Amino acid sequence: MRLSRLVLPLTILAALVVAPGVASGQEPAAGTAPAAAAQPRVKPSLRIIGAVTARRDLSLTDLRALPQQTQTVTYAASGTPVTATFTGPSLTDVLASAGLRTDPAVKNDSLRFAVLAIASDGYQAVVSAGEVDPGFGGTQSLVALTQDGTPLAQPRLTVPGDAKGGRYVSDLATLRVYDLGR
Ligand SMILES: Nc1nc2c(c(=O)[nH]1)N[C@H]1C(S)=C(S)[C@@H](COP(=O)(O)O)O[C@H]1N2
Ligand SMILES: [Mo]
Repeated sequence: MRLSRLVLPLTILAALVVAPGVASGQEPAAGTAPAAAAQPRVKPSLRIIGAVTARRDLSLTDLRALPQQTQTVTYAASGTPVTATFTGPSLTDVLASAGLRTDPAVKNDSLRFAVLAIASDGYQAVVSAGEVDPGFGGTQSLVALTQDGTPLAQPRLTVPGDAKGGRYVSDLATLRVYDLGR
């Protein structure tokens, strides 16, 4: 039997072991994220999917191996100003490791792209490729790995310049890349 024929049954078997509630057809309560998404992840990692040249599953070690940036930002959380220092790779570098599926023959192709940051609690926010591009918005978004010197269990998106903290997505699990023109 070829290896590829084994992968799907093994994946289903793993899903049955890891998420018996899901396998038995239990529905999450209305208005909440699926139960499986709220579980602590066995191996913290950041998944990059969508309009990329290669899907990636980056471990914290992979993310630490990229050039690290530091920034101090202020944003309002429920009306109260928060000032925090974050370190981690730039969103641009993280996305480059998967490669946006752009077409160099199309003028400013990347300006059609956007990234949906999805947290493990189901919280989501979008950042466009143009706003983080140094030649356009120039927002230095990070995939932060530490906050005020403390390592984060899961990465956190930063969006310096945002007045409110809503796009500082904590417990980042997935970056889903969209080409909105297709
Ligand atoms: N995963 C996740 N990230 C999140 C949120 C959330 O509910 N879930 N709330 C956002 C909102 S609305 C704000 S204001 C900030 C609060 O950031 P703080 O925890 O540093 O105060 O986190 C943001 N990131
Ligand atoms: Mo908020």
